[in-house]
Amino acid sequence: MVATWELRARFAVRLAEMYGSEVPAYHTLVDVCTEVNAEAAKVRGDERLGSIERVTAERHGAIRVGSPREMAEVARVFAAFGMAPVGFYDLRDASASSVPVVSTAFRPVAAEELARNPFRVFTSMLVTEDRRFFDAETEERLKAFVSERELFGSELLALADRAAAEGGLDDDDAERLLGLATDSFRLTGEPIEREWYDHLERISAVAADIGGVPATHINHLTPRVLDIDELYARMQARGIAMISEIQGPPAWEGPDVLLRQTSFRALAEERVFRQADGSVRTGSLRVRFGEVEQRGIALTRKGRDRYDRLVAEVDRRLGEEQGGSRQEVALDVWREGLPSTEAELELQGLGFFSYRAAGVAPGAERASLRELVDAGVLVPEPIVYEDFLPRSAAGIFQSNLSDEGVRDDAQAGAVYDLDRLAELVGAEIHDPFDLYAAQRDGSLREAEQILGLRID
Ligand code: OOG
Ligand code: NI
Repeated sequence: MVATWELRARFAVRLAEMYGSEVPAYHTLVDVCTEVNAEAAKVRGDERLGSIERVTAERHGAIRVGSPREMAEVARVFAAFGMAPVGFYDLRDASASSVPVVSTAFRPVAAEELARNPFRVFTSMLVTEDRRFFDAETEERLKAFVSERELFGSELLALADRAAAEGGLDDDDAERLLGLATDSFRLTGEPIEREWYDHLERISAVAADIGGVPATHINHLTPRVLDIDELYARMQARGIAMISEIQGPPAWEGPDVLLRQTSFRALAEERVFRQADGSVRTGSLRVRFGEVEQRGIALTRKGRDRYDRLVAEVDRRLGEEQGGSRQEVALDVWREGLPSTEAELELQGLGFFSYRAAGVAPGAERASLRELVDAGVLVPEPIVYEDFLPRSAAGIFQSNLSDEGVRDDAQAGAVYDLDRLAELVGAEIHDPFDLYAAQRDGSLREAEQILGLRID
């Protein structure tokens, strides 16, 4: 029997082999990441944000689909690998340009599963009924086009359902599942209808990539790095132009929180197009790109509110044009607005931590968390952020578009939230804050057992 977590680990490797053989720059990126991680691990000697094995193996991918039905099928495929939908991201709001999607991330939810292999896939769904982007006729054509294609065959879906129900598959079926699943995320060689693709591309390159081609594909596979500033410099030195600044928090001397990401532009790849007269011609598209990320401490709701306010403050100051780059301005704002030590982040309830019983129990029947931490009986350990940031995601989408597309904000949008998406997809979508809180609470219950007291 190949258990769920092992299916997931093998799936991540299979996708990386497929992606790396087709997008050679991926190997350069992974090599530089491995180099930087080995050096950073030596200097820091600190594996609290993940063991060096986990970090080195860690990847996220991204795919885009065209309808709730396709999203529901994706959910079945990923369930086979122990990946459940977590979080809701509305990229229509996070971006002034034309990114007409809402998203969730499929990932393991239990701490042990994350430690075994944290592979996750950021998954976006086109919102065809949003009139700011699509008129009624385009919406109808999009719906018809998407409903006629088949992203996942019935054999794959049946195997996936069985793997999810039984917690794994025997060797032969596992092999079959991995082959079919990997193939369904490969770039398609089927012809693309030129006129239809161009029509969508004028509205939104993202819409064309989703609704203008007969299949979906992994558009990037992102390794995790322990020092993204160092990686950025080394990639530049190798002559690989990074397209955007680093998204997310600035580099600073305080604790790393949430997620810092950067990407480089997609390569032009040869594709087959069918012209209006029926003839077939090769052309090129830039749809697969490179991305890398550094993960920090998960923030509580209070911490996240603070973070969002700091980001808005950076925007405000940049808007006043008093000079200074985003990095410089953000550094000032961060120093004013966030504690500079991990201990303070914990004390102020801004970050999520789990607690390890280390010292001798005080002999009382109950004690407060704070007393126990102060006495060194409980040691706080940061919980790593496993999710994404809507604004960074919009930035990643945008940085790979050659054209902003069009959107008409005078038209009606379409209202989406976590519950509506969950209903359409037919699966529970987890709230990331609840998952981090459960991890913290679980560690406290375990500490209570070890220390033989009640923690208030
Ligand atoms: C997804 C972009 C978002 C991230 O890491 O924030 C993303 C996409 O381009 O489909 O992957
Ligand atoms: Ni990404």
